This record gives sequence, structure tokens and C-alpha cells, in this order.
Amino acid sequence: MPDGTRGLAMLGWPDGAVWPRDEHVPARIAAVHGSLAEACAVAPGETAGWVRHTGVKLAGTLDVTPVAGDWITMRGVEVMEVLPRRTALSRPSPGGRGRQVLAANLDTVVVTVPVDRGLNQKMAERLTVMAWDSGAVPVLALTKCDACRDVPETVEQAASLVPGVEVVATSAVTGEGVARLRELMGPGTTSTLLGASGVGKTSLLNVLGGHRERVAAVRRDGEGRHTTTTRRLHFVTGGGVLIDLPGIRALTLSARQEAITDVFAEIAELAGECRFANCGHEHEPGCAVRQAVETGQLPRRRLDAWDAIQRQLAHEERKHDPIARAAEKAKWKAVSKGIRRRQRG
Ligand SMILES: Nc1nc2c(ncn2[C@@H]2O[C@H](COP(=O)(O)OP(=O)(O)OP(=O)(O)O)[C@@H](O)[C@H]2O)c(=O)[nH]1
Ligand SMILES: [Mg+2]
Ligand SMILES: [Zn+2]
Repeated sequence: MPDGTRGLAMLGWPDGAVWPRDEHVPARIAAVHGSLAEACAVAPGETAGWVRHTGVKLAGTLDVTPVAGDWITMRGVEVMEVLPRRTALSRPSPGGRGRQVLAANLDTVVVTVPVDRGLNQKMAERLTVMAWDSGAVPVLALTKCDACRDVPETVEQAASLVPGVEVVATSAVTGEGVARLRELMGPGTTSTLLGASGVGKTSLLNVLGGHRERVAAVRRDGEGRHTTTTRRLHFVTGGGVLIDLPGIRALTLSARQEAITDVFAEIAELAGECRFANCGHEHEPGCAVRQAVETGQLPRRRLDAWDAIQRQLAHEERKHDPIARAAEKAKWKAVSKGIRRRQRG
């Protein structure tokens, strides 16, 4: 398919990567409705780009159900193969067993948290953990900044919650932060918007892509109305691909510590093989986690993310646990006493 490269690029295929199949037509899933899909298929020829097909059937031989963002091969209007996913955003299945994949092959997960009624810290943390889990890079977009009393302070507060994650102050009304999001969503990239209902995901998409997708006012109690109901792939003006998601219900996010162990299962497992039970995976001898990074078995990015979240947790625990807080205070008292003593002596 050497002459379809323009279409592939327009659909967000990474620049320079080689399409791995010879058979059938390359395409990308835009949305799935039950047993039928919408797909954008690469058109042959230098200039054609791609064509949209609706009512695409899923071959009975598929071993995974495709989701928005999946790369596929098509024959006629049938999906023949779903290519292995590079990254995938998922959550525990609503049914209770296994995981449900929401979007595939993402580079960036834009976690959207509104700040017009103050910052919901728990939401920011949990969604960021979920975003890290996808394998894509999380970015925290604070939405509705036009209606926030103190943006710089809120940004600072958010940044301290999610170390290592870029925080972008945005507004679909004033356009604040949109240029930065556009940079993060350049050609050849795929992003998604992850957040509760009513936080302004679709409003951001509309500004970024010149779209006119439906948005709706939140209820008086601040709850959204679940206006977006389909996970769908859109295009950012002059850039890559952006998948809009229906608002995620807070209930579907598992409790924080569970979520982290779940998300970092392979690190938890490796940690069981460290020489010391309380190994911090930093400089301790016989650390199985660090060794796995050295041999390439565990991507360094995963360990960095785990570190960041552990620091975040430790900070939170000190804040909420009076004993830990007292111990921390005592430690600082001892340190400052020591300093004073040294200064005196
Ligand atoms: N003040 C202000 N209001 C906004 C902004 N962005 C969105 N809104 C309003 O917030 C409400 C919800 O916006 P949507 O874009 O529909 O939210 P959503 O996250 O897509 O919601 P779901 O599709 O239900 O998940 C609408 O009334 C928007 O006009 C913003 O930047 N500033
Ligand atoms: Mg929406
Ligand atoms: Zn270790």
C-alpha cells in the first residue's frame, strides 16, 4: 500500500512508521455501534487521502472487538483484522469482569477537570492514574478557567497533585490554552479527552477542530447530562486525531490504592522478588524492579510513573493521617533544632 501514505498520515499513523500488512485496505475505526462500525479507509493514490465507510461489518474471525482508534484492515466493507494496539485506555468492565477498552492507539490522554467550582482533587488523581495505565502520556487540562477565581493558584495546586504531568489551563470560551493543546495534538498523533460528564470535553473538541458537536449545560447541582454518547474519532484542524469520549462516571473508577496496584500489576509482582520487603526500588541491593528496567523487561517510563504516583500518595497520606503528619512535623522539628544547635555551636 505504498501510495496510500497520505491517507495513513491524515488518520494519525505515526510519521515514518511502515504499515505492517500487504493484504487488504488499511483503515481506522472511527466509531462502533453494536455489531457495525464506522471506519476511515485509506484511499489509493497520492492525493486521495481517505474515505469514510459506515455500516462496516466485523468478520466473525476477529479475536478482539475493535474500538475507536483501532487500526484495521478491510476487505469491501468488512473488518478483516485488528492490528495489535500500541496503547489502550481501559477501565474495569461495567459488568464486573475483565476490562473494557475505551480507545486505542493513543499518544496523549488529556485528562479534563473543570475548575469553575474549585478543583476536584480526587477526580484529577484517579483519572491521571487511569491515563498513565493506558501507556500514553497524560496531560491535565483544567477546563472552564474563564470561570475560575484564581487560575495560577489552581494550576499550582493541580501540578502538585500529579507530579510529572503537564498542566494546561484551558477555556473553550476565551480560547486560553487551546494553542498548547493544539501543539500536543500535532499531525501523526492521536489524543483523547477523558473526564466526567459536563466538564467541557466536547466544547474543547469543537474549538480544536472547528466542529459543531452537541454540548449541553450541566444540571444545577453541577452534574453533566451525558450529552456525548458515542466514542468517536475526530480531526484537529491542522493536526492529528482526537477521540471524544462520553463522560466517565466516578463510580467506574476503582478506589485509589486498588487502582494503582491494578494499573501497576507488573511492578507489584516484580516487587515481590526484591530482597527487602519494603524495597523502594531506588538504591537498595537486590532490587528486582530496577533490574527489570536494566534488562529492558520493564519500560523505564512505567517505573517513573509509579515513582511519581507513590510520591503523590505519600504526600496525600501525610495530609490526611494525623500520626504520619505528627511524625513528619517531629522530624522537621528535629532537623531545625539540629540546624539551630549547629548555628549556635
Ligand atoms: N464557562 C465555561 N463553560 C464551558 C466551557 N466549556 C464548556 N462549558 C459548558 O459546559 C457545559 C458542558 O459542556 P460539554 O462540552 O457538553 O461537556 P462534555 O464534557 O462533553 O459532557 P458529556 O458529553 O456529557 O460528557 C456546556 O454548557 C458548555 O457550554 C468553558 O470553557 N467555560
Ligand atoms: Mg461531550
Ligand atoms: Zn525493589
